[in-house]
Amino acid sequence: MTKPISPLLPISYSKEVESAKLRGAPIVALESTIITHGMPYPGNIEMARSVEAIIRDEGAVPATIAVINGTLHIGLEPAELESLAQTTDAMKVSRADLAFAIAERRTGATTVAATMIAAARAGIKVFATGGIGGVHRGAEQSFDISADLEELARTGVIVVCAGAKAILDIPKTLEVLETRGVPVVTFGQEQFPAFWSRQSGLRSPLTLNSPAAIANFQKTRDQLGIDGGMLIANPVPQADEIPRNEMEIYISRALDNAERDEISGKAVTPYLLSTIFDLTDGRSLKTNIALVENNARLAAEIAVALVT
Ligand code: PSU
Ligand code: MN
Repeated sequence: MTKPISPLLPISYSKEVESAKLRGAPIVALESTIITHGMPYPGNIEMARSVEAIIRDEGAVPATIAVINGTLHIGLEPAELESLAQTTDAMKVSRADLAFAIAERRTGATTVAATMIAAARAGIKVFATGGIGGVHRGAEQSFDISADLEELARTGVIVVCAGAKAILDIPKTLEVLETRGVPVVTFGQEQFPAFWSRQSGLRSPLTLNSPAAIANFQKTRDQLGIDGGMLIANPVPQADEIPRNEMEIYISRALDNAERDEISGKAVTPYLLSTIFDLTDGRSLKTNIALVENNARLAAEIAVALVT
C-alpha cells in the first residue's frame, strides 16, 4: 500500500535510517516544524536530540524529516539537525507545499501532514510528535482547519501525540476525525488529553493500555484493508503537566493577541505557541519537551511491537 517514490526525486536517507531499512528494523519518524516553528533555540535542539536518543534506547531508529536545499531528508545527521534548529527562515511545509519546497530548492520544515506523507513513502509506519493541528476555535468564521486532519484520514501512519492543544476547538477536532474515519486511541486513560494537561474534559473515542495492543489493532486494520492513519493520544506525565484551568488563562490571552495582531493562515499556530511560551515564562516549553519525549518512547515501543 506504500506509494512508490520516483527515483528522480531528490531524497536522502541518514546512515542509520538507511541501515535500519536494510535490516527491517523499527523506525520512528519525527517532524521538523516543531523544531523550527514550535520551539525557540536552543530548547528546540535539546528536544530534537533527546527524542532521538530515547527512540534509540528503545531499540528503534529515529528519522527526523525535513527538506534541506531541495532534498527530502529521511533522517538527519547531527550537523544537519543542529543547523536546521538554528535556521530562522525555513518554510513551514504541509501537503500543499512539500513538493514546492523541493522543486524550488528551498529549506522547509515538515508539519505533521507533510511528515506523514514522507514517512509513508519511505515505508515508516510510526511517527512521534507533540501536538497535531486541528480545528481552530472560531473555525466557523475563519475556516481554519489543519491539513493534518485530512492527512490522518488518507495516509497510513500511526501518529503519537499528546492530544490536541486547547488553543484548538477540541470537540470539533474530534468530530472531524470521527467523520473522516480516523481512529483516536488514548493510551492508558479514558479521557482524551489536552497537550499540556492530562485532561480535556472529553471522553476518548477509544482507549488501549499497551503498545502491543496498539500494534495488534493496526495489524487488524491492515488485515481488513482499511487504510488511512491512526491517532494515538498519550497523556503528558503527571509531573510535567500544567492543569487545564491554569492553561486556559494563557490560551485566551494568546488568542486575544492573535486577533489584535490579525494573525491568519500558517502563522496562527506558531504565533499562539510562542505567545504562550512567553506568558508562562518558559514553563510551557519544559512541559512541551517532556511530552514529546514521552511520545517518542511510546512510538518506539509501538514500532518495535509492530515488527514482533
Ligand atoms: N501543534 C503543536 N505543536 C506544533 C504544531 C502543532 O502543539 O509544533 C505544528 C505541527 O507541525 C503541526 C502544525 O503539524 O503545527 C500544524 O499547523 P497548522 O495548524 O497551520 O496546520
Ligand atoms: Mn491553519
